[in-house]
Amino acid sequence: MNSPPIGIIMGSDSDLPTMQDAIVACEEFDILCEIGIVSAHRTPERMVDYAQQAHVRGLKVIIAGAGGAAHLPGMVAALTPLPVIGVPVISRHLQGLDSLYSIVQMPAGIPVATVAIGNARNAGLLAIQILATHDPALLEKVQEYRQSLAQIVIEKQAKLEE
Ligand code: RP5
Repeated sequence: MNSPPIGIIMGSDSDLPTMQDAIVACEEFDILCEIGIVSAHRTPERMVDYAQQAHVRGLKVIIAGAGGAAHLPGMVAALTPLPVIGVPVISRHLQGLDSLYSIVQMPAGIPVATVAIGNARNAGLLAIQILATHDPALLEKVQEYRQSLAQIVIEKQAKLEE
């Protein structure tokens, strides 16, 4: 039981520039995360092992990013009782629509919470919000973050009115 609460996995190191935004979100909220390359197609046994051991090791939420025939989030969700957040990575040929459709259309019973194409930041924030349901201090930080977003809008409006 010595894992950080959030596991961030991706199908290839080529997904890392996208998934970096989830890592940054965790850093901003001082939440530890582990990062791994786990390919559903190239390392299927590793994927099975990772998913089956995740809750045993103490992980609470898994963020899984993949592009193209993006089976990683769905297969991991099928193998773990933990919540899985899927990140469709922008692909070379279909601009990530293939990734999105591969991740979002899960059958009833095996959910993957899918964020917008390329939006790993939202995946990180959603994972943090899941943790915050059992952590009042973290919940407070989430609310402060929301207030900072509102403040940005208010400042932009004020500039428009100058
Ligand atoms: C997927 O294939 C990965 O998630 C990645 O988005 C895509 C391409 O992988 P590479 O050929 O760049 O390693 O499995």
